[in-house]
Amino acid sequence: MAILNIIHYPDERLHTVAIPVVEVNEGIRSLAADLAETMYAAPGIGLAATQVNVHKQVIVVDISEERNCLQVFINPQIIASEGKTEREEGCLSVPGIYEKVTRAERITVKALDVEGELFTLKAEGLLATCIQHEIDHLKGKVFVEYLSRLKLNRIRQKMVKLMRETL
Ligand code: GNR
Ligand code: NI
Repeated sequence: MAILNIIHYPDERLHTVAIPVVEVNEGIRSLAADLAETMYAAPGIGLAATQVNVHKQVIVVDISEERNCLQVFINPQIIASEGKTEREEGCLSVPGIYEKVTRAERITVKALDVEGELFTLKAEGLLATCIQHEIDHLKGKVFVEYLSRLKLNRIRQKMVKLMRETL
């Protein structure tokens, strides 16, 4: 297991579209374990492979208080969604920025687990928000891109300044 380096907005690699996993093998299980370790260390409630510059469709999520309910989704697909809800979001790739985003309130997601078995899950509330946020990463989309141009430009400038300061 290893803690991986998380890339930060506006790094253009965050806009890479992840490719589906063809075979769930030891390499993929190892990637999922590293993503989980990186998410817990951060700490965060979700992480997509895109954020560690691996462009395969793998995400991990754990919204539990105790940090012991890891969920791994390989090739996740939202097959149904209903309702709208607004929630404040943050992202490990955009540290220090918290903004409200409107997303579907309830989703049904289809994915493979670490054994390569297909499963479907109905999610609502924070879990639904988090899964949508992670699936967006796999599509090359970062949550700040839902905000106005004005807010996005301010965030971009803030991030660039932060990067310069930490160099
Ligand atoms: O840790 C995280 N918290 C969070 C809060 C509200 C909505 C989404 C998230 S996901 C984020 C971790 C992350 O960047 N995942 O990609
Ligand atoms: Ni994120």
